[in-house]
Amino acid sequence: MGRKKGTAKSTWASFLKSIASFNGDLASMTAPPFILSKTSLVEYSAYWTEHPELFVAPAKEQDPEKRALAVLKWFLSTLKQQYSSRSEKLGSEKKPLNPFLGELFLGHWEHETAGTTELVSEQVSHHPPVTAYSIFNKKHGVKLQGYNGQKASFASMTITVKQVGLATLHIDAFDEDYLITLPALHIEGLVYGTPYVELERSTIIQSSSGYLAKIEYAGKGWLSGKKNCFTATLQKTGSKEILYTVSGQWIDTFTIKKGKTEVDSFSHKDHPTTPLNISLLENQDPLESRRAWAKVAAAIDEGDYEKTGLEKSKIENAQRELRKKEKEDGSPWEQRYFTSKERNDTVDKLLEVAAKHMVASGVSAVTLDDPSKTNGLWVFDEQKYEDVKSGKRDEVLKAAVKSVEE
Ligand code: CLR
Repeated sequence: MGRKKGTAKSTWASFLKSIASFNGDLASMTAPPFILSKTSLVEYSAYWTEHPELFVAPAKEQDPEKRALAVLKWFLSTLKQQYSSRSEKLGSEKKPLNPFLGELFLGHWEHETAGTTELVSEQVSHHPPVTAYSIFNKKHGVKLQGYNGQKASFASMTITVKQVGLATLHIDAFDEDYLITLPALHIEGLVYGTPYVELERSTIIQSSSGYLAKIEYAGKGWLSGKKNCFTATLQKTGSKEILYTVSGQWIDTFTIKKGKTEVDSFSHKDHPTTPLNISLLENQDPLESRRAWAKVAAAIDEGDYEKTGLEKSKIENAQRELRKKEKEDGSPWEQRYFTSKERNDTVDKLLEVAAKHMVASGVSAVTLDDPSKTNGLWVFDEQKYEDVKSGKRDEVLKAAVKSVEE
C-alpha cells in the first residue's frame, strides 16, 4: 500500500470489501476518492489513433498480405495507450467517470505525413453503458468504427472485465474490411493498492481479403517472467501456414518474424504519440465531455471530495430528470452521430469466415455477444454527421443542449 497513508489504507480495505459484492455494472461501483479519474470513458476511444501514421499505413500497401500485417502492427501499437497509459507509474490505474447519455468527445490529430484524422466519440446508451466511435482519415481513406461496453465481475481479489462490442476498419482504396474483437482484461495489484490492467485470452482480426490475425495475451506467469506479453500470428484464413509471428510486450517492444527471420520491429520509445486537438472549453458544445465535467474535474484537482460528489450528483440528477421527461413526452433521446442496428452484414460475413477457420484449426470459434447487451449494433451514421455539419439538425441539437443545460 506504500504510497497511501493511514486513512487511505482503511478506505482501500473497505473498498475491496465493497467490490466483493458488486453486481458487474462498473458504473455502480463506488470507489475511494483517490482513485477517481477526471477522464470520462468516452475519451478512451481516442486511444485507437495516437499513432495516426500507423493507422493510415495499411492504405499504402498494395499487397493484401502486407496490408493485413500493417493492420496488425497498428492494432498492437494501440494497446499501450488503451490499457496502460493511465498507469505510466505502474499501478496507478484509476476509475474513469461514467459518461452520461449523449456525452461527446470530439477532436482531431494533425500529423506530418498522415494529415488529419478525425475523432467522433459518443455515449450512445446509458443502460447498459455503451460508447460508440468513428475515427477517419479522409486523405488516406481509412475509417475505424466501433462500440463497446463492459461486463465486470469480482473474484479472488481481482476485477475481471469482459468487453462487449467490436471494431471494424475500412480501407477505401481496396474496399477492404477488418473485423477486430476486443480483449478481456483484469485488474492486477488490487490488494497492494496499485491497480493496473493485464489483458487476457485472445483477440482476432479477420479481413475481407482472407487474412486472419490471432493475438494471444499472457501476463506474468510461469511462461514468461514479464507482464503484458503477447504472441500473434497472421495466416491466410483456412490455411495452416503461418505467414508472420509477432511477439513481445505490448507496453514496450515487439518483433515481427517471417519464419525465424526478423523482418520488422516496433518500440514505443521510437514512436512518440501524436496529441489530440480538442476545442477550447468555451468553444465546446455543452455535451462535450471536458466541458460537461469541468466542475467535477476541478473538484478532483483540488482534492475536494465533498465537492466532487456534489458536482457529480448534479449531473446525475439532471440526467434522471431528463429521462423521466423523455418518457412522459414519449420522445426518447436521439443519438447525435450513431444509429443502432439489429444486424450488420459486413460483420456477420467476416465472423463466419473466421469461425470456420478456427474450428478447422481446433481453437474455439469467435462469437459476438447478443446485440441486446449493447442496445443494438452501433454504426456511424454519415448522414447524421453531415446534417450536423451543415446545420440541418440545429433545431434538434439546440433542444438537446437546452435540456442538458437546464
Ligand atoms: C474501455 C474501452 C477502452 C479500453 C479500456 C481500457 C481500460 C478499461 C476500460 C476500457 C473500462 C474501464 C476499466 C478500464 C481499466 C480500469 C477501469 C475496466 C475497457 C475500471 C472501471 C476501474 C476499476 C477501479 C480500479 C482501478 C480499482 O477502449
